[in-house]
Amino acid sequence: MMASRIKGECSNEVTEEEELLSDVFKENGIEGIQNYIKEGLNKWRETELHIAVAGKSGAGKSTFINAIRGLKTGEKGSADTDVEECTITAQSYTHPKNEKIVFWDLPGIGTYTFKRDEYKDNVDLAKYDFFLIFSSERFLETDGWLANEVKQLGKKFYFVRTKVFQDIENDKKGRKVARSRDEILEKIRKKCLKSLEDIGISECFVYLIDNFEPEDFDFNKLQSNLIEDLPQLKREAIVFSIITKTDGMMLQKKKELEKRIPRISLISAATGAMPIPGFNVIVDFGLMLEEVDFYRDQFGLTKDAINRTAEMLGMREEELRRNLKMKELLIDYTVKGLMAFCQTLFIAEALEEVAKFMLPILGSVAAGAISYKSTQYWLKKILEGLYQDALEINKKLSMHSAK
Ligand SMILES: Nc1nc2c(ncn2[C@@H]2O[C@H](COP(=O)(O)OP(=O)(O)OP(=O)(O)O)[C@@H](O)[C@H]2O)c(=O)[nH]1
Ligand SMILES: [Mg+2]
Repeated sequence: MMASRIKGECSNEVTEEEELLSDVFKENGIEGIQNYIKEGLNKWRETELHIAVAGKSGAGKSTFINAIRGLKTGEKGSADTDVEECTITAQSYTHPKNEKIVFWDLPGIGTYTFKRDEYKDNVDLAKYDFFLIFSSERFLETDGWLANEVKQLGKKFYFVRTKVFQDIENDKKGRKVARSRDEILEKIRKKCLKSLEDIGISECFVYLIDNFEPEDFDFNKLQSNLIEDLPQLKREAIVFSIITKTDGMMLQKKKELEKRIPRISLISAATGAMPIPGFNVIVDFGLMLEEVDFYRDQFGLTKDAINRTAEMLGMREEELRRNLKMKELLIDYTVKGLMAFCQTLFIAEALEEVAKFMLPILGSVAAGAISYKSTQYWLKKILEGLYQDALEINKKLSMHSAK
């Protein structure tokens, strides 16, 4: 009933879901639909993701694992770096925000005492979702062998070359006339590709990174591409767990959060379809508030997170918010506050647009459809505002660290 009424209002993905929803509705009514969607929205929390990090000793595997988990060596739960490790079993590191995401430090094949077949048996390559093959210089024959094994299993891998900032600095020190950064990076890339060609791997891309400069070089591209290459649920699992707050990461988060909006709006529409008149009931503001709180957590805009940022900048929380003219300042994060905010948006900002979508359906007393559209519209607006705030904070932080 409700599903067919709002058909065409949402993306293909949700339209497919609508078929299922109408079955759920027939069996379990509106409550069934709400539970079904809510479960779907939280599925990523249950999704496991196993990322294998391979490469020879000293390549920077553990340092990378710390960097992507937002930790520094020595911090609680961080991986040990620079210790001589000769483990023959893979070492696992769970994500601090999501224990279902596991980074696996694989043993170096070069130093492995068994034959390659035995390595395969011991390491069980099939259990990983993704492989990152690391080197801090040229790639070795064993790296190529691993890549081919991974390929045969139908899995993806990236080659990663670490320590490039250090190389640039060293190059400067050792030359009378310094070469440009791009020139040095190009040389490194060519050398890596040549070493891969020598071991029979052609037409691939090498990510050049420095684990101590995660904002620079290909670090962000590596994270973004990895995310894009994962299936939807695993993608959500990593995007919503990741701590690094680069602009690129904020955009990824926004993109994934946007995908949830039609589903949230559907739950709200299911509430609205109940024959109880009134603004409060048409839009489920409690549900919206839950989602907005999730946005704040994702963008580092909870009260605590803003406090921490303010401290880093040597400001008071209020001062930071005003200084940056933060959009989140406009909302009081309670059901009442959110409602009031939405009403101002409705009246002051977008009367025309809201009227455009509301007028044709108002006549048909389609409470569900109104609820669907309003929730979608407001959530999009709030998401965009909070995303802009997150970017402003990033700008402020980078200006601060450049001082
Ligand atoms: N400058 C620079 N140093 C790095 C980078 N990555 C790692 N290091 C340093 O290189 C050394 C080795 O790094 P690890 O992360 O311990 O290397 P690993 O691959 O885990 O080595 P094993 O555990 O022995 O297999 C450490 O001293 C790190 O601080 C990087 O990108 N840039
Ligand atoms: Mg290590």
